[in-house]
Amino acid sequence: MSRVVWRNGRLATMAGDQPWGWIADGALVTEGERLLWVGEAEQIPDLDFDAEHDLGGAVVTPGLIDCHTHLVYGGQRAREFELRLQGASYEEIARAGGGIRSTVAATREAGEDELLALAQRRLDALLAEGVTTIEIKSGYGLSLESEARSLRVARRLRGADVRCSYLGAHALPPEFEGRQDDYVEAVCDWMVRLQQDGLVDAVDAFCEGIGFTPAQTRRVFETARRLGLPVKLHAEQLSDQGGTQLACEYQALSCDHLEYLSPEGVAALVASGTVATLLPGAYYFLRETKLPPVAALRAAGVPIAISPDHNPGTSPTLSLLLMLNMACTLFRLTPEEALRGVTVNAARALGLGDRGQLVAGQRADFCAWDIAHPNELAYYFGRNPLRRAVRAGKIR
Ligand code: DI6
Ligand code: FE
Repeated sequence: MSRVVWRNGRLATMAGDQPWGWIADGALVTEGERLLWVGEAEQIPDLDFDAEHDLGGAVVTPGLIDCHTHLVYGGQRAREFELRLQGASYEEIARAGGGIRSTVAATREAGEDELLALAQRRLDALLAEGVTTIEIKSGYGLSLESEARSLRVARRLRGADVRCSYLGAHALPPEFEGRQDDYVEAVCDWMVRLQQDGLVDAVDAFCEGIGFTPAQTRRVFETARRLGLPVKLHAEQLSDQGGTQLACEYQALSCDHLEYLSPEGVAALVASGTVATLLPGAYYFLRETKLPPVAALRAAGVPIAISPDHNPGTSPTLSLLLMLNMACTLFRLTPEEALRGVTVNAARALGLGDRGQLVAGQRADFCAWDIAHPNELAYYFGRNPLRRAVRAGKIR
């Protein structure tokens, strides 16, 4: 296994007690896919190295983790954006058969290779900003065949580690009109098949007035539990359904959105150790005015993750760095909290304990940035200072 030393970095390890886990004059040693050692430059272990790199004083962070995306779909919804600007609400458009359903139609029409090309282009944009691990949801197929195709596409993408979430319970497909409970049964049956095919790492649902009820969500989660699959939930995005409390009964990895989260919901997150994933892009793009209860989450010690929630309806952005900025400007996170949200806490939102911090034993996923301090990552918006990304010990 090749052992490599990376000298002359300013490390934001996101570990330990120092703000940012800061090491002003640091170095890393990688061995194969792992970090063998991380620390002060003057304490580099006396070992033989197969190669040596100079980081040139760059700020080094863990590789960025996008823990919530809907990356695989056909078409786009710019026309819907125009309609919303003219006054139509997201819910009205959805109830009239637009919204998610229109993307479902476009996704079903697209061939697997076409979906792959579209998704790879989107992923490439995220990679360019330092993403090394990404979660990708299905949910625009809504039939066994089409959900399987989307998840296969997610598995075929190149450039990052991909975790697949099955989001069959995203919307009601037209062929199940008026038969929502039957559709939920189908979603559960398909889950078994998709898991057998190795396509599912976690199960998600959209618990909402225009989505699925808490009782239906519970049905989906019961099946996931029986199959040993972890769950996560789109919860309290447009209204308070108590989805968070329900998800926490199932030790959800994360609850996502949370604008309408109640104090009971915050308490449930604490009790189950579930991550709160905030999605400022969707908040911004829907021109939402109800803020997620960040101060309460912070006071309760709930780990907060941040993601662009890339999807064609409510958040067509492909910039994780822009979300760092928006998490600060819109949600009042600190720049350090925002970076935690796309590193250590995002890893936790995916149930991945082997990444998200620069510490020995973790995967050698890291980014070198042309900046002097990590707070600049949240400060610039619309500018990408990535110098290079290293994934599993290899320069990408
Ligand atoms: N909440 C969202 O913001 C996305 N899905 C969800 O459950 C939006 C999906 C879309 O509008 O296409
Ligand atoms: Fe989402």
